[in-house]
Amino acid sequence: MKLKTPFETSFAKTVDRHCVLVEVEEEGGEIGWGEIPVDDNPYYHYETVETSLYIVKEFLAPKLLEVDFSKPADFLNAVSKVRGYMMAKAGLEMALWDLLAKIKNKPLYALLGGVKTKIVSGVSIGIIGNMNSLLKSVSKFLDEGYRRIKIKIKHGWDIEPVKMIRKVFGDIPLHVDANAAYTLENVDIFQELDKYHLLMVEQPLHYEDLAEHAELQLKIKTPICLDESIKGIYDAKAAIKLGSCRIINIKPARVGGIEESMAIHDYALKHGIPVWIGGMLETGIGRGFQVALATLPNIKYPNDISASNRYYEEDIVEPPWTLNNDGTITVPQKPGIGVEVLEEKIEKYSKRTLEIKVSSV
Ligand code: OSB
Ligand code: MG
Repeated sequence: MKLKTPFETSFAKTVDRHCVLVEVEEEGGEIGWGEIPVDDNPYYHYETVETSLYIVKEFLAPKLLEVDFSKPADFLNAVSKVRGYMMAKAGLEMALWDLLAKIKNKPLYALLGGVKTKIVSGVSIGIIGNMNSLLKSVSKFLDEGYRRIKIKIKHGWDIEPVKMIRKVFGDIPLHVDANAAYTLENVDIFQELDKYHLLMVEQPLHYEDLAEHAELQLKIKTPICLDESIKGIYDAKAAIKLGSCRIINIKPARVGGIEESMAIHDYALKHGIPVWIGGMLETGIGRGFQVALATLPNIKYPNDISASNRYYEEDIVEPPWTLNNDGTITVPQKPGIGVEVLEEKIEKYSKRTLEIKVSSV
């Protein structure tokens, strides 16, 4: 799906989004949808369209029969022999959750114990190398109601844009995301950023380096929020114990789905670490799972869950996700993810389809 505007980060520039959608069908019964928000390249995350199709077909789908459909939470356990590939796993697991919620005729968020009927939206702005265009973009999103602005930073595009945004827009909720572009040698840049009272600095250092994040956190006042480094509950535990972060961005796809997201949410709550739900430019399908998780009690910051029209000319769900004037998204009360998946739109954008039949015979 073509993005309305290219999305540039410190690691890549995305023009079109390629991803894998998962449809699970109970024989003759309900359908559940999931999304594997991979890309063609392994630049944000090592999984790609090709690797996820392969892993799903060869190792994950064949395990579906061993899973009790009334307990999608068991899916990760059933595929625990497969190391990694959390996004591929998440796509199947989420489809099972959507299916279960539909069978039970309940909205997904209610099944998860969510407590909110509206969730708060922020917007993530890619690297726009031109200051005027950046300021225009910030102004437009604030006018639309978004409750927090996050900008992507990289070397040569970090302090200046923050300084300008503060100058023009004052004390708005603002944070930066470095996508692992810096090292501990750049501590002065983060100390300088301390002066601008950002809500957080997201993933400043290498995605494997919890130790150096802990060291950086001791040297700066702004809370560090980890994204890429948190690949599951074990990383969350280590990061919290080491003091590598004070906030966690939970991306349901990155950590292996709903169950793992909730485990991280609960562990963080117990340890006084606030969390929020991140995204990867998901289609309206993946967005449904982000919205459901964003209703949990320990979500303490605006989420990277924007309206469909922030990303795409047209979404593949009906109704598309829309932003209320107060910068929230209303949690749908219909069964499952709560939006209808438009099969004709999916056909329009699909490059190929892979059908896997799992049977006990
Ligand atoms: O680092 O949070 C990130 C998009 C793709 C990959 C990584 C990230 C992002 C975003 C966009 O920041 C979040 C969204 O609105 O979906
Ligand atoms: Mg991020």
